[in-house]
Amino acid sequence: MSNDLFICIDHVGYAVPNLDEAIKLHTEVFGWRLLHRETNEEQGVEEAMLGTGEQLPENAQVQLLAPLNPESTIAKWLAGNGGRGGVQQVCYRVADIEKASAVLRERGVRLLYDAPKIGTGGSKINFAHPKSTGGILLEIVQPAEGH
Ligand code: V0V
Repeated sequence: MSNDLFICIDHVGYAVPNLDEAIKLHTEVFGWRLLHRETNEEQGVEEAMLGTGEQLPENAQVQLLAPLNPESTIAKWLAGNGGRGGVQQVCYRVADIEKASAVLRERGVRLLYDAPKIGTGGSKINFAHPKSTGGILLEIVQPAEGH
């Protein structure tokens, strides 16, 4: 195994006001395939993952994130963007989120959670605050076994 901190870009996350409309745009116009859809109550999101028909593990996905309620971070992001959608986050994949988190903390990156939380498909996730990444909300993800 390599010693790199990150494996690849796992996904780019777009905040969207309406999930069904966004799925329609990204599948019918852009030709992506809907790979997965779920609701994450803790994160306050309804989300969809999009990719290709032969989605290889190293191929990045597109993540569509719609707010589940007005308190959702996505609702706040959309409000701050005049109600329009846009890129809310970039997510890097890691092999071991505990190890990667320790390295990032050691290097002065401000992670939002003390311990990873559950993300898409049972993955483990954490976020680095935009103030410590040069302005990007950076997510790190350790996919669940078999994903
Ligand atoms: C806020 N800021 C951003 C930003 N959100 N900058 C870049 N990208 C974003 N998405 C900037 C904002 O313009 C302010 O800059 C500053 O950060 C405000 O920071 P704050 O007051 O500490 O916090 P809030 O209330 O604006 O919230 C920002 C954070 C929040 C990042 C703390 O969005 C958060 O907790 N995000 C992590 C959880 C999340 O995003 N969940 C939804 C996806 P100025 O004006 O001060 O310069 S869930 C998901 O991805 C899943 C389930 C998955 O992938 O599996």
